[in-house]
Amino acid sequence: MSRLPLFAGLVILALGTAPASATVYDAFSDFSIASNPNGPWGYGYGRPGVSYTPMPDSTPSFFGPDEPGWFLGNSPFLVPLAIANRTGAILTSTTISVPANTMFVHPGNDDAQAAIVRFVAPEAGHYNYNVVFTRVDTADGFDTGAGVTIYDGNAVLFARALVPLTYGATVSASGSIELAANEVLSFVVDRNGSYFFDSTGFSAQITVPEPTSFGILGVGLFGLKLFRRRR
Ligand SMILES: [Ca+2]
Repeated sequence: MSRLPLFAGLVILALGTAPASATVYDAFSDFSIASNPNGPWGYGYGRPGVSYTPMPDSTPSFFGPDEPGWFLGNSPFLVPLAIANRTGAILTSTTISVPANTMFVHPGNDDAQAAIVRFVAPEAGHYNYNVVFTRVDTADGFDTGAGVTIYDGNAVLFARALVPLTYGATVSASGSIELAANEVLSFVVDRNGSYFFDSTGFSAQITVPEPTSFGILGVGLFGLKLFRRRR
């Protein structure tokens, strides 16, 4: 029995899973107040897994210039909100301290007002996601912290409390997922009890491998199948 056909098949498989280029959706780089939704991204609030409402109000300068954001204007402190720090420096306001080139969100004062950033798959395919939630409030140890959840449609994909309650604490999630066209990934920050000191940095890169890689992968699988038949 020759091992060469299997070896050749595995080489093709390896090539197939290492695409030469890919489409990358980046929550911070793509952030815009031009529209909501904004391409595949949406900025809203709701009861996680149950309801979703786009944030209705926007500004190019939330606390100051180069701080574009979406928010709920008819609520105290204008939360829930989603803001991109484009100042090139640390954004500070009371106990909030957001690193340069970082997006952050804050839930509202209601379990039905969790901050929700959505990604709606532009097309069916295999997506890789790499997400980091970061505590960007310096009131260490105060209050209840925030909860972070990722939903695929209405199903929980990932859920954690953002602890410890120290500035810069992170919760990360990464993985691969098959999405149908218009299938929704929701990245949720909830108040986890009290909504005080819940400012949370949100970083997300969602990568779609080039379709050609699936063609090569298909050839690899076909090769393996042929080999198995010939055994
Ligand atoms: Ca909280």
